[in-house]
Amino acid sequence: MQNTIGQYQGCLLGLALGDALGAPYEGGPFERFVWRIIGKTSDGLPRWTDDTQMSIDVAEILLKYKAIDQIELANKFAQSYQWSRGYGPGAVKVLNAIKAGVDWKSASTRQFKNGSFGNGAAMRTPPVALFFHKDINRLLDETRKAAEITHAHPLAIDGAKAISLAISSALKGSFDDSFWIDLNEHCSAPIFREKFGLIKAWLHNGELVNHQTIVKKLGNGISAHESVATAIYIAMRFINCSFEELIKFVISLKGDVDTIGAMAGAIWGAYNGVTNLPNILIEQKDYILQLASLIHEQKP
Ligand code: F2R
Ligand code: MG
Ligand code: MG
Repeated sequence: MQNTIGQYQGCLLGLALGDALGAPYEGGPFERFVWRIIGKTSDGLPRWTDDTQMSIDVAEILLKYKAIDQIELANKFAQSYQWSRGYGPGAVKVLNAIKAGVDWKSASTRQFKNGSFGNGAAMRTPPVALFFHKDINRLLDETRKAAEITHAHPLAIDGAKAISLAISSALKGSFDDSFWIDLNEHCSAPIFREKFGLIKAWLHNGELVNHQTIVKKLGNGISAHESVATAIYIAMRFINCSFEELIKFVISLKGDVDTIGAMAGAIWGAYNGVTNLPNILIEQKDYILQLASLIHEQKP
């Protein structure tokens, strides 16, 4: 199975399922309480959050312009924003500023001087990976362009590149040596190098690291460097297990469950394909599958 439409659909649906199934467990007691009230559509289907909404925005822009048009994507992010999707606090401010007419470059450093290092860029990169995985230079460049609109910080951009590279390898059906070399070369912040070194060693030794060690060494938080390596590790550790087992494990780690679920789910789905995902109805499932099919058809 190499780059089939089922892998594309698996990637985007895996993302949305990881997000929707993880969302009830994200954050602290307050966030969980709120999600109990707003976490279902009017038809009773599980809703997804900002992770999936922003990925849909990226997919729609790619399909329209065949590249990341940053002004158009910034405007789309701002237009799609809804408080009930649980966006990150910094992202809300950036998107409101863009909506009020501030250009995205100025808006992106308003909240944090060097830009946000949240995981909001990494969580929405899967459509970029589906579109550009055949050309690594283009993949990395378009990933940066999609990230920096709201996440100018180098750690956020490294995190997005790492998820793009992981999906690219998943589509090939192999996480070989070149994957680890690319990660080290293109996501070179020391904190990422250190974490990628750890997960490579754990996976190669077949070490089934416990929850406490994963949270302590890799993280389960809302920043890119506290969640991206975690998601890649879980996706690879569970790559030959069921999606249900993967999600159960992500939930058990607590913290940023929807986003670790979305990123790990996208990698797992790109590798295993849509037919191996559980047949669960979620919000706009058909539209998500349709976007994946269109990307498969229209990618360069
Ligand atoms: N917002 C949520 N979940 C509700 C809160 C969860 C809970 N409190 C928890 O901590 O687990 N989820 C959604 O937000 C995440 C994506 O966030 P994004 O788009 O990256 O937002 P933001 O605000 O830009 O960054 C997140 C936070 O990271 C810290 N931070 C970022 N850059 C910083 C910098 N340069 N200096 C200092 N701090 C920085 C801030 O605390 C930001 O608010 C996903 O989980 C999504 O599901
Ligand atoms: Mg979310
Ligand atoms: Mg989250």
